[in-house]
Amino acid sequence: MATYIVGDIQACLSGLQKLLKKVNFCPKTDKLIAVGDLIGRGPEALDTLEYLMGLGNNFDTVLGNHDLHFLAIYAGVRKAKASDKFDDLLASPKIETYIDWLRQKPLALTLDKQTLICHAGLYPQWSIKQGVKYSKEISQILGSSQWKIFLANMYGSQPNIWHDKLKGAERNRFIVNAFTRMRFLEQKSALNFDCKSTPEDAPKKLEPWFNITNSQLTKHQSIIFGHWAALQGKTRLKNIIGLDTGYLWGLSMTLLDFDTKIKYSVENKEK
Ligand SMILES: [Mn+2]
Repeated sequence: MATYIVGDIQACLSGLQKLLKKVNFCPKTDKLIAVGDLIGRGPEALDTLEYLMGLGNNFDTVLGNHDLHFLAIYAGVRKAKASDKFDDLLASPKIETYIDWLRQKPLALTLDKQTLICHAGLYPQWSIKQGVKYSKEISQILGSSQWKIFLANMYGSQPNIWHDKLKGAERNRFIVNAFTRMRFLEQKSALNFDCKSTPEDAPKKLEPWFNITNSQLTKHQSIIFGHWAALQGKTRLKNIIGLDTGYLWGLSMTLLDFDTKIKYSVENKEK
């Protein structure tokens, strides 16, 4: 019984299947967890969700920015772009099943109390416990009758600094942005969404979120994330594990065996 955590799938089911074959994934006994962006921009959105849902309780995921974007399009608060490649999903007679399934997924989940899985990362001022609490706040509203209003208010990059007194739409927007869009921070606390490059190529004023000391994170705690393809998983920190290696962009898809901590990858070009 193995537990695997996979990087951004982005509707590339064929890539995921090559990777699962490589580790002899058994859908009946092994568990697969995704770091979000299950769909978005890739070619096989419908088949990807169908496959992942079919794994039942042996699959779990956190939500990524593209997954939330898909919900927002369905909710009618955002227009679909051709590059999203959600057409087959939106036209499916099972669309409501997919939507309800995604609405029940969190922004962050813990594997044991020491490991947090989230799409973009953990805001440096938050402990894992706080992160889980904030994720639950969002799950509560995403699962409620207010979910479309929440999605309509989700877009935007302000406020960019956390304060526990933030309320309502501003608080929700910050929590969503930190968990699903964060890469760099300015002056150690302000989210900055302008740059998607590697840390080396970024302007000097910007620091990757994981390089800012999180005084609440112990050395026994780990964060597993995706979202940042340019990083290619290179955080240089043992307990900060990046899994997005840009399969969608012609590079590779990566999966972590949680027990052995060994990473496996398949190239997009591999048959
Ligand atoms: Mn993403």
